[in-house]
Amino acid sequence: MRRWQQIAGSPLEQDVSPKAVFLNRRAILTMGAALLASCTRHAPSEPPGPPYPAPRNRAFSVDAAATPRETAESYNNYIEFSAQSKELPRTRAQALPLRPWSVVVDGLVARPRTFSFEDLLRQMPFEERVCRFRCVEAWAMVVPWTGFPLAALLSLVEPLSAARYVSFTSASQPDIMPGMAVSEYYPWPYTEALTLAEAVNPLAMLVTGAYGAPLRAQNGAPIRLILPWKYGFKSAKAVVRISLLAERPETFWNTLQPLEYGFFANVNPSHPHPRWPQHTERLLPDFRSQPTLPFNGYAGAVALLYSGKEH
Ligand SMILES: Nc1nc2c(c(=O)[nH]1)N[C@H]1C(S)=C(S)[C@@H](COP(=O)(O)O)O[C@H]1N2
Ligand SMILES: [Mo]
Repeated sequence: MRRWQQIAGSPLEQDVSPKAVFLNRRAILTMGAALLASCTRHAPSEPPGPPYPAPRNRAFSVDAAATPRETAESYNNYIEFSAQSKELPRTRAQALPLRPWSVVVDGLVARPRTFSFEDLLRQMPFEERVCRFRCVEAWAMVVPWTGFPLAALLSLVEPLSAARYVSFTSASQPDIMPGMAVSEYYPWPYTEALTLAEAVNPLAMLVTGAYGAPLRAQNGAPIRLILPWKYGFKSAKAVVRISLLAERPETFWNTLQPLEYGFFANVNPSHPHPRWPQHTERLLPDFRSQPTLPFNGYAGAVALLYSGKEH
């Protein structure tokens, strides 16, 4: 682990400064106040309407043409449904029941809660963001996602001061997920994690839609993470649990292959990967080669998280 972090130049988690955490706690509180104001959008008894199309947040949108919807919905990584194929998740993931759905938010929080999908539709501040997305396999796309800042959800459960990490668990339904049987020794379920400071960065988003419509099952419906400055594997699909923790948890890819999948996994063109070139990427749908940018082009929004440190 230590060696990988040196190779990767990833910061050790202690390097995330207490000041950054403090500032982010303030961000959580501010976000909470904003949310209270927006909560009156729907009465609790009222069935929530679909949040599409949501207003576009231009401050967090890139000025690039979106990848054709057809491409983003047919070229997927979803190892629970296929360990190999980019095409099979599109058909196989349709077996996943998307309703009812709930997300448990627990651990080191003052108010642990289970949110039904409808609770989230009612309470969260939905917006659209056109984001660059970069897989560690060196393919890239641009997607208009609809969702809300992860910080908005975290503010509702009130993280305790001992919370340092946030973990995400994907749905695990072996009976309908053939990939889980093929790779039975993998550390299922699929899990990912962030430091709390990363999780409350406004770029970190929970997403329920894309292209102005509900997310497709193969893209991680009904709700997934989107972390545009990190390699795609950090953006867990079909999230069922979010836990606040004191210690850094084990995560799926990092447990399997720590030398290939660092914990931080910030997009970094100058850090070589054993299998894929990281200084360039192939942009879908035609796989045109283009340079990869530090933090996938989001350095301005996230570099402070890693300030003064290599990443
Ligand atoms: N649960 C789960 N989440 C996942 C994956 C997965 O296999 N299972 N693959 C990850 C990887 S490697 C990538 S690149 C993106 C792909 O998202 P997309 O298919 O919507 O493009 O999802 C990420 N989230
Ligand atoms: Mo990926």
